Amino acid sequence: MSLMKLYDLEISGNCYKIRLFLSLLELPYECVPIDTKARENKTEAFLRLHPLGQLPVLEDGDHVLWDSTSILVYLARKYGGAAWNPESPREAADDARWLAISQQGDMTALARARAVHLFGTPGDPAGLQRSGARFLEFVEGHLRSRSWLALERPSLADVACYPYIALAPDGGISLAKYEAVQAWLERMRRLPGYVALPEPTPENIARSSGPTAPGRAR
Ligand SMILES: N[C@@H](CCC(=O)N[C@@H](CS)C(=O)NCC(=O)O)C(=O)O
Repeated sequence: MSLMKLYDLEISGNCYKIRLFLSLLELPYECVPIDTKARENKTEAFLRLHPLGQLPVLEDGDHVLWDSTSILVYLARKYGGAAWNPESPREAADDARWLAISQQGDMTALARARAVHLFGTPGDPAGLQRSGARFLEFVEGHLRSRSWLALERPSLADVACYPYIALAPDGGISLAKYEAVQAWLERMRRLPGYVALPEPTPENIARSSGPTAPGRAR
């Protein structure tokens, strides 16, 4: 059987989600680094893999998947076993709620504040930091009475939300006052197979164009 292939952008939180989950599941894979500054994600060959020209993309045999949430669900279903693939309607729904939250509203303000800081992406840093802090307040309240975001155990919800919360300081948003969030981040870091977050090194920043502006997918 051929190795799975991850088309990857090291600095990206969405790509990191997949690297983290592949490692938690102990799945070997080949990493194909893509330089978005050089627009390697907008070539005809790449657009055949992902019509919007974004990362991450995962190839499993002849099956091509894109969008980090979609890839997480696929990996959990195919390789994750019962722990990562809740059978009960209630657990599946609770997990899905956080997958949706990980891609919307104030949560994405954390990622956008980071993009403004790291890549100079246009945006209102103060407004994004306010939205990001509002989201962290909400997560802090949620985690005061529980260990994991959705279930009694780590689930896709935690994997999907972890990166941009943990990386909030890259966007100038301190995590210092969110004690329950910090305890949860520590629990994530102690999971067997955990891999380190992307570092904002000059090399990693130089290989990233930052997010595409709305309406300019190509
Ligand atoms: N919702 C998508 C977002 C994908 C996305 O925005 N990827 C960024 C990296 S985090 C990217 O490819 N940016 C380069 C571009 O859009 O040209 C996912 O979760 O996969």
